Amino acid sequence: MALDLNVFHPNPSKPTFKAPPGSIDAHCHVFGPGNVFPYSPNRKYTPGDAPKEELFKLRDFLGFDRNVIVQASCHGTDNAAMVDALEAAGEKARGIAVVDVDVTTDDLKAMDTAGVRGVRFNFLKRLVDATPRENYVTITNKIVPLGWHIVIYFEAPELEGLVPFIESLPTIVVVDHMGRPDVDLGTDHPQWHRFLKLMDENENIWVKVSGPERLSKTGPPYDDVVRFARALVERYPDRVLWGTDWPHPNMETHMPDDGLLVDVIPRIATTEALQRKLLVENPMRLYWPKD
Ligand code: 0GY
Repeated sequence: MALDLNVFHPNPSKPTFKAPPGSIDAHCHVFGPGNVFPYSPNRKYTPGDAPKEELFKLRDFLGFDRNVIVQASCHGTDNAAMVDALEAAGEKARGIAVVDVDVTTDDLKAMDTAGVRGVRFNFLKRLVDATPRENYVTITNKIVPLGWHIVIYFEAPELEGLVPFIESLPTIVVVDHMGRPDVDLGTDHPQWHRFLKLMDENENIWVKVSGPERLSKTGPPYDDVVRFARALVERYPDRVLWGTDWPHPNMETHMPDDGLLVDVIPRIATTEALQRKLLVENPMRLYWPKD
C-alpha cells in the first residue's frame, strides 16, 4: 500500500548499521500536534502531526542517543513545539530556532536555557517569504554573543549570489542537505565545485550530509547521492553532521524508511573513525561542548 506522503513512515526497518554509542541525529523536526502547538498562519504547507514522543521513539529504535531539533517553516517563528520537545528531552536534545528580527535578548536567553544553540536562515522560496538581508544581519548580531551558530538552507543554483553574505557571517555556519546539489549534474560540475570552494575557503562552514531522500532521482537506496556525501565526509571529516530529516515534510516521490536512511551512513562514512566523527564527535563539539 502506498504511504501517505504527509505522514512519517509508520514502521521503519531496523537498520543493519549499528551507530556508535552516543550517536546524534543532527537534523530532525517536531510538528505540532496542531491542537496544542498550532501551525503558522503564514505556512506554505500543513504537515501531518509529528510530535516529540514519536521522535524520541524513533531515536531509540534507530539506536541513536540524541537529537538536534530544527524549527521548521510550518511553525514560523513560534518555537513553542520545538522548545517543548527540548524541555522534555533534557540533555538528549538541542535545538535550532527561527526568530523574528525584533526577538529580545530575554527571549533568546530563555531559548538558550532550553537548549537552543542557533538560528536557521531559510532561503527556499517554496518554504518561506523572503527576509530582508539586513534583518538577518540584526539577528546575527543578537545571537553571536550567546555563542550560537547559524544553520542555512538554500539550493545550489542560489549559492553564488549568497556567497558574500555567507562569508560575512561571524560564527559557525552549518549548511543543510549538502547545499542541495542537482545530483544528475555529477561531482565534476561547476555547481558542485562552487560549493566545495566555499567549504575549502571558510573553515567556519560545516555541512550536513543529510537529505538523500530529497536529492535522489533514483530513490532508495540513494546510490546517486552517495558519492556527494562521501566526498564531503572524506574532505571535511571534522565539519560534517548527519541527520534523518524526520518526519520528512514535502516529499513528492516516496516517504523514506528511516532505517534505510541510517543504512546509507556506512556507505558515506566508510571507516569507524569517520563514523564516530560524523555521528558523535562533531555534533558533540558543536552542541554539547562541555560534556
Ligand atoms: C527540511 C526540508 C524541508 C522543509 C523545511 O523548514 C521547513 O519547512 O526545512 C523541505 O521542504 O525541503 O529540512 O525539513
